[in-house]
Amino acid sequence: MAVRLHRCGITWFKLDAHPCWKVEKALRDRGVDYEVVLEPTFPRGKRKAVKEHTGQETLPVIELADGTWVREESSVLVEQINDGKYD
Ligand SMILES: N[C@@H](CCC(=O)N[C@@H](CS)C(=O)NCC(=O)O)C(=O)O
Repeated sequence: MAVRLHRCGITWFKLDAHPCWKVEKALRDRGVDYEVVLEPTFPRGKRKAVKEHTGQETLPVIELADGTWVREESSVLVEQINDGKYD
């Protein structure tokens, strides 16, 4: 199974200042097999699965095939992607 990127719905905002885009771009550039799961943008209280699996509601989050959900700062996720953690 591909990793799943749980991200916000503001898909048109493609600048490095946007955490969800920054992580999606890193996955693309690395050639990682991934699927996008669009989470509600507002209100963030609707991100129930994210809250259940990570204990908080901020995105982006990466879900692994083994059921692990990884929530770190987007800059940390980008480093992990570039280091090959999700290859
Ligand atoms: N500093 C965080 C910021 C993450 C962030 O602001 N994510 C947005 C979506 S792109 C979000 O979930 N905002 C709502 C919230 O922070 O609860 C990071 O870089 O990961």
